[in-house]
Amino acid sequence: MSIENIFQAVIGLNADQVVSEVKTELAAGTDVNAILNDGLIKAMDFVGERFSAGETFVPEMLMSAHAMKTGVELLKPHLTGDAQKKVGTIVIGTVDGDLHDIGKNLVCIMLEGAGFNVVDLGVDVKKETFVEMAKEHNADIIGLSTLLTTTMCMVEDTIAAIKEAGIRDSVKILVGGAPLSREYADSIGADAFAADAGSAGKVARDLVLH
Ligand code: B1M
Repeated sequence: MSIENIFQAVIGLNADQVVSEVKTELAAGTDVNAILNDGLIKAMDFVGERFSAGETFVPEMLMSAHAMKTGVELLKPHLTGDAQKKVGTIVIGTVDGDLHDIGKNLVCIMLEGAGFNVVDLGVDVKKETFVEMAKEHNADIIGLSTLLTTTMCMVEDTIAAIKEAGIRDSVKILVGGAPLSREYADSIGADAFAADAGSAGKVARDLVLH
């Protein structure tokens, strides 16, 4: 039942307890994949669901993410083969003209928690840079964030650039940010929309696994 303790320590925002529980499990020879998937990642999924439901807030989510990352650091030397295999690579950024990154950074944390290799391009990212970096990192997903109604058009422009570059069939496109909606995402040809960081991990995993 100690994997349950790890789960509880992450949702309880207690990094010190995560450290001691993970060390105990490693010493007991518990499967590293089980500690990672059923303890740490499952806890971040739970935190994400609570955040989406408005039952927990940004500071708590950051503290849980810190607790989770502390546990992952301890596991890293023990992660081999399948355990180290990432779900996929996502190249993500805030579109050209937009400097908002607080929400995008939270999304990155949740994507890492969901098992992705995250390549964060930052803010004010030109469409050509998204294309270039997606090619360079062999991205499974391109993530586009925007907070301004005036830069929503850049999401559409970036999708057009991805098509023009001939890589549209090899990447999925995930979009998000306060002014966007599922309907808008559909209308501009994105593959998925995530309303918040809490749901972004699951939406991204569904994109690559289904
Ligand atoms: Co700006 N700003 N801002 N701002 N700012 C807003 C967005 C605004 C709504 C404020 C307002 O007028 N009420 C307004 C936009 C209005 C509009 O377009 N309709 C606005 C404006 C106008 C501006 C400026 C133009 C102001 C000016 O200079 N006149 C200017 C623009 C600069 C630019 O970008 N070129 C500007 C500047 C700034 C600051 C630099 C001061 C600062 C940004 C600091 C930073 O990000 N490093 C700032 C801030 C902080 C805000 C508010 C107050 C907060 C945004 C935020 O961080 N929210 C915002 C008003 C508000 O929202 N109350 C506002 C918290 C964050 C956790 O939520 O970002 O929505 P959010 O992210 C969520 C989801 O949207 C989603 O998940 C996140 C986490 O749950 N999500 C994704 C986001 N990206 C995703 C990507 C995904 C999936 C989900 O997949 C890829």
